[in-house]
Amino acid sequence: MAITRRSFLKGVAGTSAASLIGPSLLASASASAAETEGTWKISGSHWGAFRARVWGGKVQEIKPFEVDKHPTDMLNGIKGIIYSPSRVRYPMVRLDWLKKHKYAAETRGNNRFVRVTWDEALDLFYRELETIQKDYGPWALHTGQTGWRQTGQFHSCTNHMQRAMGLHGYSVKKVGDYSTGAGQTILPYVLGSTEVYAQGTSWDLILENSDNIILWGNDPVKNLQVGWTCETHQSYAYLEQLKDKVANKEINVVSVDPVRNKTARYLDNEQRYINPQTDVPFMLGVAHVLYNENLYDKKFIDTYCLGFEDFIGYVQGKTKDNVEKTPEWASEICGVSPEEIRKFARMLVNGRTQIMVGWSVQRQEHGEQPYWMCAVLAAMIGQIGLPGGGISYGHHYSGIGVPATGFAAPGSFPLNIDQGQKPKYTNQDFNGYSRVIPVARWVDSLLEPGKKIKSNGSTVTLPNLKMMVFSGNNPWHHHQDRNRMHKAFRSLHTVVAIDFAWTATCRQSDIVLPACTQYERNDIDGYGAYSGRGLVAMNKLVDPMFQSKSDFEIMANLTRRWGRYEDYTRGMSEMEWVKSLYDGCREANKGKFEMPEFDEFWEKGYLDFGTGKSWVRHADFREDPEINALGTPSGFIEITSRTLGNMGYEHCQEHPMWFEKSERSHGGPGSKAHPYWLQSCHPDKRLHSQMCESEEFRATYTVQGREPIYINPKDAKTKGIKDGDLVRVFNDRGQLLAGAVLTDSYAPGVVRIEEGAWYGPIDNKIGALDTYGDPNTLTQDIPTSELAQATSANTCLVSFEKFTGKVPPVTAFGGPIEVI
Ligand SMILES: Nc1nc2c(c(=O)[nH]1)N[C@H]1C(S)=C(S)[C@@H](COP(=O)(O)OP(=O)(O)OC[C@H]3O[C@@H](n4cnc5c(=O)[nH]c(N)nc54)[C@H](O)[C@@H]3O)O[C@H]1N2
Ligand SMILES: Nc1nc2c(c(=O)[nH]1)N[C@H]1C(S)=C(S)[C@@H](COP(=O)(O)OP(=O)(O)OC[C@H]3O[C@@H](n4cnc5c(=O)[nH]c(N)nc54)[C@H](O)[C@@H]3O)O[C@H]1N2
Ligand SMILES: [Mo]
Repeated sequence: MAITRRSFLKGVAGTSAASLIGPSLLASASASAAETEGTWKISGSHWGAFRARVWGGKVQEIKPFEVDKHPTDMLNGIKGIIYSPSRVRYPMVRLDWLKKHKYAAETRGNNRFVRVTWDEALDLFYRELETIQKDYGPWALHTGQTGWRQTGQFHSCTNHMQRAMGLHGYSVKKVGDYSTGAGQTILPYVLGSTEVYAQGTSWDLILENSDNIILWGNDPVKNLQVGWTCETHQSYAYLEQLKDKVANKEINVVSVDPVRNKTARYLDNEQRYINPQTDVPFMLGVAHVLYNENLYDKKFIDTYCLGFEDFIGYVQGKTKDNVEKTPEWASEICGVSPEEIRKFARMLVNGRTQIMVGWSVQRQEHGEQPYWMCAVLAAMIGQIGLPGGGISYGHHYSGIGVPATGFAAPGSFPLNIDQGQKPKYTNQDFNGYSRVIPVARWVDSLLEPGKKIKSNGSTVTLPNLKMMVFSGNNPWHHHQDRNRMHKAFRSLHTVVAIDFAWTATCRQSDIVLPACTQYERNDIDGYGAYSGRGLVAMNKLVDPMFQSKSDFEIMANLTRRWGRYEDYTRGMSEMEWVKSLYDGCREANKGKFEMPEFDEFWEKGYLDFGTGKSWVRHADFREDPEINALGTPSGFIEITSRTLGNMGYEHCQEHPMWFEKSERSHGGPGSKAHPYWLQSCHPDKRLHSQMCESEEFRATYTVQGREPIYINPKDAKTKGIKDGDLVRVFNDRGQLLAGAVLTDSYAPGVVRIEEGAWYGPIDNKIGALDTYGDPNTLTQDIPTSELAQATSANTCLVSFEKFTGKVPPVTAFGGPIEVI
């Protein structure tokens, strides 16, 4: 190892964003001489590349990869994942399910399990697949749920599960995702592409050209710590420069957010507090000012957009509700004074303005509308396609905006069966049910099979599911309204979970298979999901713990049961696959970037493609809207969409509109019963539910062993709550315990519990008190609208009080109750 731990730490301490995303723990782990033996191995992860010191068959120490100048604190959670008391140790089968085999639905979730051998477990899994295909049909099996499986192109576990299932028979799949369900559905009608996962204008051009940057419900400093593939954290170098420019008044950054979030605190930028879920009224008020003060770009609207007049009719109060969307009207709802709304509008057109929208604002009821409306504002400003101007929906995600090298990354293990292969059961009769359903509507399927719902211009018939298989996702964290899904889950005959952590999903399953972690297998990954910075060798650090196996091995062994092992593996081993993915990438880059032979790469552990080229989103469209037409029906930006209008939906009409929410704080519906808005944003020190099982790391943020709830001190005072107190948070859907953290960063009436907190009910009853603090105990399971049918997690009101009862132990962690 060229770089010593000490010199690395010195390097880290010198960089401000690094200290912000926090090496606090890195510095505290003392490295005595005796603790320096072993071998250093490189690997990658969602939270970045790192080197691990392995000694005595154990990971002793983790340090960031030298190329990563802004490593995240989360690297300190890795060891705790591998050595978590919540590891799935053995193949386990739920006792009552096994004994009674009438599915024993009523005791599902009681966490009583029997240890079985791998062969027994896989035989049972196979038996259940056979039952489904023989007694029911492909409509009764759902294998489509996806999630944030660990990184690594070969071991991508969802692909393994789906390929294996695909060799057996057909099953129900999903469309969309929890992240951007509303955004990715509405934006193709407006801007011609989903936008959310598109490369954005490069940060260097933004730093050079922008006068204003609007962070609209957007917290990049928090959210860029993780990436979909191995994260490089290059974005933080730009954020450091932005901080300087804010301090020097060269760029005016405004956060529009009910919370002074981590980014705003880091950049020390202007804060525009806004009432939760009221971005659309605020934006309509701004549009009213831009129009009536004649500040908008008429030429841009005429040249590049369609349907402005219809929309302005709505703003002027001439159509629909016949209410003029004046700043005064907006102010009543969004809580921003009319004068501030006017100032904000004038600022937008004073110089070059880049709007960067986060994803949380579309994870709420009618989440399509703020996304559409923000595009309309950007069109009125008229800078779409200019460097440092326009709109982006992803600068907080996976390094979007870091210039891309354009070199190919390795492909992944195939999710689909190979061409020419057929499943054992070829029956594709879905019995009138839909074979693909919107991702967040599967609980609806369990509760109301056969129900017809509207969905993005078509009709979906919810299937009558009997069996679900989960791999690389944790529905008992990611789905909304725990108690509703608890009831729904009981209608399933068989649930299979494949995981390395004993999550609430495992607890609610019938067959649980122990996968190994990424630290226990070899793999390859792209470095930088969008920047294409290079490749990382993901070295196996230690042997699989207990009886865990890689997803590849698990699924390959399963397919043996119907004679498809060779078809599944193509006769290749783990390292042969890793090499073949590398070779495929090498081939793809031939003539552009000469990659070394696999062995040389593997030995070095890292390949650097260098830095990328700067780029402006939508520049080609701006240059020539005829030749480079957008993917919308007209080819233009559709401020009014005839296609959407023709769908005839109530909550997504022909242009963006304000729809009142079913629950809204600050005087809105439901706020008398439960006055506080609960936002369940993405965790600062986890990736969803991942790493929650990492005990020491979790202890760095918990309060009395519970998940924090962030509360404004004034709100806390009215309830006699002090910092560090236990709080019972509740509404008509559920209740949980959390630990109070009082902070002025949250506006009065706003509380946050981060998503991904493990669910640990006090007992297995519907409505039970959750002892750790999973916010989805409280959220609503309602669609955004008939269009996207996406999750609305952030439309949620709660009450809270100081908890004074006997304090129950946390039940979320530690694995199953093993019954011999
Ligand atoms: N209230 C609320 N809820 C939300 C959100 C919100 O903002 N608020 N956000 C939503 C969003 S955007 C998302 S993306 C989802 C995330 O939802 P998920 O993707 O389901 O969340 P994760 O916690 O990442 O779950 C991944 C699971 O896969 C397991 N796993 C990881 N790697 C492997 C592997 O290699 N093999 C196997 N077999 N298992 C593996 C992990 O241990 C973990 O249990 O949550 C959604 N839920
Ligand atoms: N550390 C970390 N980073 C992550 C993840 C993680 O789990 N951990 N998950 C990744 C994934 S899968 C996703 S989908 C993204 C999520 O990315 P986002 O959905 O953008 O992230 P959030 O943290 O939920 O919310 C961002 C900001 O929106 C604000 N906000 C919420 N509601 C409103 C509103 O009604 N109006 C306004 N104006 N602002 C609002 C919040 O206060 C917060 O500051 O993050 C990715 N990055
Ligand atoms: Mo997400």
